[in-house]
Amino acid sequence: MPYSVEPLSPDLSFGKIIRGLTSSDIEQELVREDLRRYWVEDGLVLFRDGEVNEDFQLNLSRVFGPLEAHPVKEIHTQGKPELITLTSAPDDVTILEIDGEIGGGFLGWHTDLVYVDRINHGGVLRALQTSSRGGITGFIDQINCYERLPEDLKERIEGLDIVYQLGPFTKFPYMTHSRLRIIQEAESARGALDRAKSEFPPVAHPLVFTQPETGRKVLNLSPFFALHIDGMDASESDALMRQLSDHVLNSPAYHHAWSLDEMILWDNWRMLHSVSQIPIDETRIMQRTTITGDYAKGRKLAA
Ligand SMILES: O=C(O)CCC(=O)C(=O)O
Ligand SMILES: [Fe+2]
Repeated sequence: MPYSVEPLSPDLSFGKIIRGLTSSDIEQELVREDLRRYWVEDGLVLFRDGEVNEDFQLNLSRVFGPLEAHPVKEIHTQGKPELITLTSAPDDVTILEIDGEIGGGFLGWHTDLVYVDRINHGGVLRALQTSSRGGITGFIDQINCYERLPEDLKERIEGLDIVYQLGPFTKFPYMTHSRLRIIQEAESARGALDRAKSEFPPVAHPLVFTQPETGRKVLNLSPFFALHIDGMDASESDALMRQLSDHVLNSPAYHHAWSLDEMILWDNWRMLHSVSQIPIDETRIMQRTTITGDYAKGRKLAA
């Protein structure tokens, strides 16, 4: 059976669903070219009803570029530095109260690795264990976000940079519209956060980036990890950041409830993602690859 390709949703500006893809398909250069085109043109691909296992996840990821080891070593999968394991479990979970509801495993809207100068180009994500509720991965298209901006705002943000840094959720005022309180920080998160100051100095990335293959502009704003506009007066920066993050957080999103026989690939230079919280007595395990790339627009700032 050949694999099939269809749009993710008639209501969304991004995404394809590919059904039935297998190892023998991705050995063919024509198939690999098609997959790379969907990645860049559609931003997200949901793989269903095909091969799903760790080797295939790694080999599929390599269609899009070499893989790299994630700079946060706490999440490396033992013996497989190219694969990270993201676990929320009762004995290792960041617990938050979000709008009055207590849960674990939340992640605000973000671009992966936006807190370093070289942002990876993408990843392939797979669920190893799902929760009974929550654990929904959301995706927002930043090309669509840019297109929907008023023209005067498009002009105003051209040439501006945002400063980003790794840090705890409460450091990032633009991450969510929800009321958020940290109840407990996961053991595994604490190590990276403790080293954040020395190992992860602040970086700057342009607020607008042009996708080289298509010429489309991307609103390059990751609400999680974003601090302020580089070089701008604090109150002016706050007002602009508020306006832009409100726009992003109110954008159309795809919300994916996982089953174990699926994988999602995304273009991390374009798609934001987030994770909703799960019950704190449950375990959710995800694994992701990190596809290398450098859009060469990030820069390290003095610590
Ligand atoms: O756990 C998820 O669904 C996504 C986690 C995430 O942010 C990532 O894989 O980059
Ligand atoms: Fe992520």
